[in-house]
Amino acid sequence: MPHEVRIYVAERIAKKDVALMNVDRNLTEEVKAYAEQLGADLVGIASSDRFTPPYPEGHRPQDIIPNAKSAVVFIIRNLCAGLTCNWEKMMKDTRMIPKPAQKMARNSLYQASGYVTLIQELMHIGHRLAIYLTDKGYDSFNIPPSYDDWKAIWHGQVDLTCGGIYPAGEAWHPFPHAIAGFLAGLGDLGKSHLLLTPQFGPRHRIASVVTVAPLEPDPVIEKRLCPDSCIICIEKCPTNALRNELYEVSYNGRTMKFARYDKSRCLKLGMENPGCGGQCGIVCPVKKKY
Ligand code: B12
Ligand code: SF4
Ligand code: SF4
Repeated sequence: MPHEVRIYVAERIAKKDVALMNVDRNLTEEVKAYAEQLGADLVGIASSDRFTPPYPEGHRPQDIIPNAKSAVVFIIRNLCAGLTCNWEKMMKDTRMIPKPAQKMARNSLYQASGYVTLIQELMHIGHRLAIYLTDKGYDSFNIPPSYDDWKAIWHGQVDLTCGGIYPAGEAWHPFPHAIAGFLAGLGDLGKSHLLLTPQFGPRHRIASVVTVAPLEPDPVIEKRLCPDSCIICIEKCPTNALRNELYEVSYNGRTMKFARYDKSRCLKLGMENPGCGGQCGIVCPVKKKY
């Protein structure tokens, strides 16, 4: 081996050793156990140095807290029964819920089993975890699971495309949890743009805490969960927001395929109450029953 290459390899090994020596394994175990005790179904750790291109600057943990070393990413599952409930039939079969109130009734059931309850619990877990880590001497910040005022977006008071300046759907949340979940070893990204976990497929919601604590990162999962042969989510998308035109994103030697996705269409036609209930997640064959 040439001399320069030997020095380079030795430096790489040394850096890796130092990085390993600098992680706090006990604290990592404690944080994960605490998150589970608070109600998280899955917890993973991504180190800040994984948020590299094509992941954009401005959205990395270290853009949120300078010197952030880790993101703790956690998940709560959707209830299978809530996702598969036949709301349309239920509304048709009853004469006791007046027609004008049916959308509202259906929506409140969906919110309970698949949305607001999970969001509130994720916010609570994130806040407690951030306090826990801060009390141990590590600045930490809980990133909410979503925007908190979708109604303003639905009703056009906030235009995510900025009047077309951002092509439909290119706007990013400050911290995209699905990608963070992939970087924290919790799952694979599907053509649907959703995070697929081995335990719950895409049927879950995600939030994260960024922290300066040097936690031990989990390995990114090697196994591809979204097979090339499957396009069920695209075929079943009722608004045609997901298109059978694929584009690729390469990260760290791994190539992932995504459906071209008209997010404005999904927002306007798929999500406005009562919406499609997230069909792309419901129909995905990855771990359908749990
Ligand atoms: C804005 C938003 C929307 C918008 C746009 C959707 C979107 N995918 O961007 C609208 C309103 C349309 C929407 C719809 C829905 N949403 Co939404 N939404 C968000 C929000 C707030 C931000 C997402 C964002 O920043 N997108 C921009 C970028 C990240 O996405 P993108 O350009 O499509 O990039 C994808 C690929 O190109 C690739 N990629 C691009 N660059 C890079 C770089 C690297 C390094 C890698 C590895 C990959 C990669 O990864 C991305 C895949 O996720 C997140 C919450 C959050 N903070 O993360 C929830 C979130 C994505 N939504 C969620 C859900 C469940 C839904 C719905 C099912 C509706 C519902 N019932 O709630 C649908 C599903 C639509 C779909 N198939 O994605 C969940 C997804 C959970 C999961 N299992 O993955 C999230 C994470 C909310 C949560 N906290 O759990 N949503
Ligand atoms: S949420 Fe509904 S409309 Fe939006 S992409 Fe998924 S299936 Fe299509
Ligand atoms: S439905 Fe099929 S193509 Fe879509 S995300 Fe799931 S496994 Fe991938």
